[in-house]
Amino acid sequence: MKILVTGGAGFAASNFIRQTLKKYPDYKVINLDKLTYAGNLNNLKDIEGNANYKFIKGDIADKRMVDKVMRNENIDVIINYAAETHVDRSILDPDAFIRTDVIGTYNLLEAVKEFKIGKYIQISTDEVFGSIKRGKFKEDSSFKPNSPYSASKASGDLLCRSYIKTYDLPIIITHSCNFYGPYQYPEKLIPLFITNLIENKKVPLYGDGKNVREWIYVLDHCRAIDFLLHKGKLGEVYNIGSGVEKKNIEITKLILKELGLGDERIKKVKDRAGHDWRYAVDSTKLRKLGWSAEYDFDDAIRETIRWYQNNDWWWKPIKSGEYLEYYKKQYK
Ligand code: NAD
Ligand code: TDX
Repeated sequence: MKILVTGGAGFAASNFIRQTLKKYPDYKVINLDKLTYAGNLNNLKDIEGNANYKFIKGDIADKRMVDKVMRNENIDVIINYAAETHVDRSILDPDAFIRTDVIGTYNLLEAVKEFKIGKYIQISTDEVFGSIKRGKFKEDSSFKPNSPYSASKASGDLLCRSYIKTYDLPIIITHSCNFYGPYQYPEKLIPLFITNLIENKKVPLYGDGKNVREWIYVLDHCRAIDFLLHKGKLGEVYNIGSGVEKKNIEITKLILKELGLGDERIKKVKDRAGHDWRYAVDSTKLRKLGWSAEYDFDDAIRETIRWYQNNDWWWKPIKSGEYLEYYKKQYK
């Protein structure tokens, strides 16, 4: 099988590529990535010499680029991980989100149609459903996105839906809860807080810290995508969840405790605009098909903390340059 993974130099997709090449020695993976601030070839340093892996620098919002890859590479499956992904950046500057998450998705869907691709998996998020006080989002819950990020992802997902209904294309749409684990860009809650604490800085907790997220270890998400790649029903939508819900303050205290630090390291900062209160997905449909999350949260978060402690070669160079410009804007 020859898989085109878009956004393969990012957090989740690089973990997926590593897992896939290890598990299936006869599969080939093409990684098409624009290398934005979040794309980092260091995420794949250990596999860059693998004969079944090829990196192509390119933008999914550039139709000619996408068509060129499709013409040259004889792709069987596309997994679309590429996106602008950070809610706070979408609040400061939504432009790239519309380009990549909407136009980029559209270009890939056109390629699925034109080049008769066997399967397309859209990697999406629970954030498209908006915030929920009680209960869990189901696959057919209505979209109520509250940030330019989630609105751009929802738009891409709606295009996918329309290409299933109108053109009968072999598409699967996934909505996952929050990921955490190795190689996550240190702008997101968990890697930002771990690396700030290692650097003797404080951690900026938004509002009262009581917002709730459901958390899945990135390798469990990779397992879910692998499962859907082989057993998912075309034309279907699947939620991916772990059932593990945590308030931000709980996550913060857990990281502090693990690093032997106290609450004085928490800096309460202004709340995020339009901050969603809680996300939680009902993943019964995927579990009934035979997948379930395997990693224990307490073990996996400890493992994650250890990974950032042992791999400052990876995150220290990131926390400079453009990153600092962003933080000046974000916490001005
Ligand atoms: P990330 O921000 O770490 O990486 C995104 C990657 O996409 C980068 O390598 C970047 O260079 C690439 N990219 C961006 N624009 C591109 C373009 N126009 N063309 C080609 N490549 C481009 O992302 P992540 O956090 O690993 O998220 C991956 C996917 O999973 C996204 O689609 C995101 O919406 C979805 N998702 C993420 C989470 C989460 O908690 N991180 C949860 C649910 C869903
Ligand atoms: O500095 C911070 N302080 C803070 O309190 C940051 C960066 C976040 N937070 C809070 C905001 C959220 O309630 O922590 C929670 C998690 O924030 P993020 O890590 O930014 O994730 P979230 O907004 O939940 O979105 C994430 O999950 C869904 C990903 O970034 C998305 O790409 C994914 O679709």
